[in-house]
Formats: sequence, C-alpha cells, structure tokens
Amino acid sequence: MQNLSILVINGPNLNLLGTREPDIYGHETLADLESMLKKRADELGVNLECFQSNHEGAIVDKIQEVRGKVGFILLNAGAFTHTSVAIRDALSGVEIPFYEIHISNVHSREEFRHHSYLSAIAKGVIVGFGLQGYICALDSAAQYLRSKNS
Ligand code: CA2
Repeated sequence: MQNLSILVINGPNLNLLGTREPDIYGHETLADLESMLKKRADELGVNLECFQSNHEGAIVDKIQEVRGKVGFILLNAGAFTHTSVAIRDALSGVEIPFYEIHISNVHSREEFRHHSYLSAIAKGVIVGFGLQGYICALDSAAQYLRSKNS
C-alpha cells in the first residue's frame, strides 16, 4: 500500500507567525501557511496533517504516534532545533525521513542558532526561504514518496 502521508510539525512560538517580528518571519499567519500547504498537498495528491505545539514532550509524542502511519515529516522545530536531544532521539527512533525547515536564515542570526541537533539526521535542510521553504519541502517530499512507492 502506498504511504503518501506527510506530517508538518511546527514547534514553539510558530503559532505567533504574522503577529510579530514580520521583518524576520513575514506577515502570513500559521493558518495561512497551513491552508497554503493543504492546497498544494491536494494538487500533489498527498495526504497532509499539520500539527503545532509549544511543548517539547507533545512534539516527541506526536512523532512517536505517527510511526508507520506517515511516510515523511516536514519539521520546523523552532528553538528546540538548537536544544532538543529528545526530539532528535524520537526522529531516530521512528525512522521516518524528515526535512528540517527554518523560515529565517539561522546562519545569519545569533551564534546559538547556528547549531542544530537535527540536521545530521535530516534528509535535507531548508533555511532562509521564508514560507516558500515549506512548499519546496512538500514538493520534494511528495516526489520522494512517489519514487519510493512506485
Ligand atoms: O527561522 C525559523 O523558522 C526558526 O525555526 C524560528 C524559531 C527560532 O527559534 C529558530 O532559531 C529559527 C522561532 C519561531 C518564533 O516564531 C515567531 C513568529 C512570529 C513572532 C514571534 C515568533
């Protein structure tokens, strides 16, 4: 059976998208982002679920919960990118391929944003393309799942 299901996870504070710091994160809200992704997923013929949490444990639980159910994860772990061994271990444990996404170019920002606990185990990393990065990641994940399942 084809597994063309993709999960998008947005981490802490990404629920504030479009409400503050528009110079860094733009003017679009999380709801705008999610509806843009759902529309693209429909065009691509893949199933898409979107999840956001400000809590590390909830993100770990979600990753564990989708084991065997989704074929790919698109993950912007927000600040947990730079701190969370727990999220990395969960991703390693479920063996679901994932792309790490950042809206801003973390490498042009503060030093503490330069290190990621996730990049080394990610299938790819998209940084600094704004919300467009999620669309690129979705296109690529759909292509990956199709070629893997064909
Ligand atoms: O650039 C990214 O996507 C980040 O993952 C965003 C995180 C940050 O901690 C990472 O270093 C890079 C922060 C998300 C906060 O999002 C906000 C959006 C609007 C207003 C305030 C915060």
